[in-house]
Amino acid sequence: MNKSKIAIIGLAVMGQNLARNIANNGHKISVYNRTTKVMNEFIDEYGSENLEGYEDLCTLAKSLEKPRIIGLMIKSGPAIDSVIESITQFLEDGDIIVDFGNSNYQDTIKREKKLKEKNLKFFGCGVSGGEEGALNGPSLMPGGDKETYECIEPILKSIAAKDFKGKDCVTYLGQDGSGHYLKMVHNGIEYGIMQMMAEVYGILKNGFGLKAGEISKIFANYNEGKLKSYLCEIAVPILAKKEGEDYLIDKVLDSAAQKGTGRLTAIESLERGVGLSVITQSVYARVYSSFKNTRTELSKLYEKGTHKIEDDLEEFTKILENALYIGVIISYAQGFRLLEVASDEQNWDLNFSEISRIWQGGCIIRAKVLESFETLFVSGEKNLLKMPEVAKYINENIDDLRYVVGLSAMNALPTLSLSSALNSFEYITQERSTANFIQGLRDYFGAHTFKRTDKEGTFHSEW
Ligand code: NBP
Repeated sequence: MNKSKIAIIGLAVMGQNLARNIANNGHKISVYNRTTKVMNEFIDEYGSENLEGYEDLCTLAKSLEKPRIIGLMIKSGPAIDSVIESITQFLEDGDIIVDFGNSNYQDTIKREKKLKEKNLKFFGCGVSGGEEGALNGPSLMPGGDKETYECIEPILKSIAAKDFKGKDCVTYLGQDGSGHYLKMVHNGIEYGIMQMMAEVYGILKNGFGLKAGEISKIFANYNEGKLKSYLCEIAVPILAKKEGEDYLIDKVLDSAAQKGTGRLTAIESLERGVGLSVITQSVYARVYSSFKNTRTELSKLYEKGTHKIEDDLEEFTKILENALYIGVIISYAQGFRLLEVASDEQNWDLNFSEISRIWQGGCIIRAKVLESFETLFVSGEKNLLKMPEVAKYINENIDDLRYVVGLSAMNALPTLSLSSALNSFEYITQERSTANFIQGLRDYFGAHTFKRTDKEGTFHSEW
């Protein structure tokens, strides 16, 4: 009997679809799931010569070519350690465990070190694209030992999505936790963009009184231009979906869930001292959204009346498009800045042009703008805001973001992420900030000292 090239452990939606993708691309694969019934039902429907199920980890391990490649597609956290613990007894020197889930990169670093002591290889590979991407081609973000990558590269390349030029959306990123780190930042950027889109939806719905179907058409238009992206594309059917006379979106509870990668990205930004205001505010927005009862109570205490914006809608949607586009650029710029600092501190040597390329297909933040980033990052400059092409666009259009944020504020429409994009931009592009005043206050109450602009040294004043 031919042995399998790879195994997948974990057959929830992502594991099932990734396994089918691998089998569909001609690789023989073995699968296992903790709850056997799930595995049996999956094999009943999709089993084939290339896709076989196993009820225990020992026979699963025996079904594999050596070095064995075991992919994990299970809930991140302790479940990963528990599976590693159970499977290692059936593995031999040089065998490889690939974690395809959304694990914390620090856990990946620890697991790699721990398994190295047992002569086993542990590798992290972020997968983006949701269930559809897992089946038809995800964006893959692999990080870890280079030799291990080379063992799994043929499988990864064959199942990955394609970029705008038809190349595979996978590349070797760097050592240890770099793949899972990139996936985390990817998800953080996703949070920020989704929040800004929700703010745009809110302005059009509550400021202009548009129906969901009308807003769907505006997003369809945006998706024809510079904002072309998967998220704008799916906004169209989501907003257009009707249940009888009503739009489904109007009946969806306004309380957003989160699984933690946005929160982790925000925590990382604070720990590494990188301004990530768009993403962080988008996490706060989800937090505020979850306190539905409190919001309902407060909305009665702070009755704001109805605010209707009287601007010309056609003209305004163009302004809004530019504002959202700048917000998207700033969100990416902040995400890449976090990657730059992490890459330096962790010695990952991340290639930003390649990252912009592998995000062009399969993943949730795939967007036309990544084609420009791929080219721009070739220069070696890692800060998007320092690039003349980006500066030219922002200089010509930043008034549109200022207008949208100002108008929203005057009409009691919250723009947590769009205003954060604007305010962080205003702050970091001013030559002289107001932090001198903070220094004065600190020195007054705590003798924390300050530096001067006119002479060297450290000073304290009796203010
Ligand atoms: P879940 O994250 O919901 O995990 C469910 C799977 O984990 C099931 O196969 C379950 O087995 C298994 N599992 C659990 Br829970 N505890 C286990 C344990 N102690 N031992 C063995 N197996 C255990 O599934 P998912 O949504 O398919 O996501 C899989 C991974 O991919 C996660 O890390 C997720 O963050 C990541 N991811 C998800 C998406 C997405 O769109 N869903 C996208 C990208 C990445 P059981 O059947 O026996 O309970």
